[in-house]
Amino acid sequence: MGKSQEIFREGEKYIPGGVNSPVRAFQSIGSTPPFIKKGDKAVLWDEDGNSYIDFVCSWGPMILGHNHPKVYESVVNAAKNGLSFGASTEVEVEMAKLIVSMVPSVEMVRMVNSGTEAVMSAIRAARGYTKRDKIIKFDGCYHGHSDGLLVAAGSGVMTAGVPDSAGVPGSVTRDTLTAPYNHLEEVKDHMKRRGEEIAAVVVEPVAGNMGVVLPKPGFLEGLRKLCDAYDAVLIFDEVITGFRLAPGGAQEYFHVLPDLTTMGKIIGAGMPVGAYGGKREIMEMVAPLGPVYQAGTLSGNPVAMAAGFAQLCILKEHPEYYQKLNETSDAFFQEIEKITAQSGKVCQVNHIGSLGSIFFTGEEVFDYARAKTADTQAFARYARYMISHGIYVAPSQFEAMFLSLAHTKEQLDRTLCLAREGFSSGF
Ligand code: KE4
Repeated sequence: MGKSQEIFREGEKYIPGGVNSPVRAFQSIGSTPPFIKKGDKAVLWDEDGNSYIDFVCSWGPMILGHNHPKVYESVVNAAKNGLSFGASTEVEVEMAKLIVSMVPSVEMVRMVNSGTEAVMSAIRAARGYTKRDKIIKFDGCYHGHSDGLLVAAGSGVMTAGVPDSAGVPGSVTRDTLTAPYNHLEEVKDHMKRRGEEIAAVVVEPVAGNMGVVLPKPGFLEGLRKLCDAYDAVLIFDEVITGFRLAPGGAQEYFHVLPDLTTMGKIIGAGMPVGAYGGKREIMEMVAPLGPVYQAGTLSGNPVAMAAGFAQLCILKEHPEYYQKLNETSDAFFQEIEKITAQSGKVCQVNHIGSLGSIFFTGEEVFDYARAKTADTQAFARYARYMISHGIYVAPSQFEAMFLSLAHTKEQLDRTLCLAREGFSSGF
């Protein structure tokens, strides 16, 4: 038994499932996880000394790669002054100004500690602002694990959300309505019937949690129009897309402005950071300025701010990085498409910028119902093959691949070569 497996077995005695987040257990690909010892640039090393080209990138934060010298130096310098004070620091103001300068619709922003907290808080602000209770979310979109958002796909329009997790009371999810992603008509029906009750529509502008699913032309624009027509708050959950598709995220990429934006991942450069922000009139509802309460011991933590601030400064100062990353990623995923097609395997490759997914289905994947047609066993064989050959892909059909500016041509070529071998060998 290797060291990772030993540590995993030991961990299972003290941590539920041996992991601090379910996807890390590798259950959906029928394997056990490598325990990572180190990351540098686009490479990870596990406790057994195996190296991997990393396409998880900590689920998105590491757009500059692991251990970026400027990020590292910022963290060390901040840490020398103390880790946390429970009092405000200048870097929090600098961070807020930087985010406002980068994200088109954000006029005011509040830092929190995770994407979950960001979305939970944004929804509370929207409810406080509109004095309405209902929200609309989309099947297959994940917005963190707050009770009201752990909602199974409704069976169609007007289905009050059904809890997707034990321990979530139906009373909490009854205000969560669901609709299929990319299906504007179902949202229109919700609005026609209950528009005056709907506080917000929350959406991943590019879905990354059912695998990568792109918005159909007009979908985001249609949500904008419907929210305007019914005075509902449009919330873009940009925890994945923020600062990734463009400096200003998906809202810059698609030219559709939400009222609130939730952020995470890249904003912390690997440290625990989330944020929500948007229209001043909504954000001014938030305590201590307004009646919507939200707080956090470590919100705006100076060491975490130092990491995120360093990364965002680099991204803002080098807008050309996005063209490079998006062009490199586009070419990579187009090669993956060719490889799957030449292998005769029935696959769909959805990708946009440095995000992509291989679905093992013949169906075009534009919503959760289609995503669920994927052969998860085939995906598991693919993932086990790639990981065993040193390519660290997401251990779930319903996650994204992430590329970074640290991935070299040689590493991408090696990945494509192994994918070609794997797909043709019929893993
Ligand atoms: P966190 O609470 O995990 O920081 O963020 C929740 C969240 C919110 N919104 C979107 C669009 C997200 O993708 C996430 C979290 N993403 C997953 C990966 N799909 C985190 C990985 C995990 O759960 O371990």
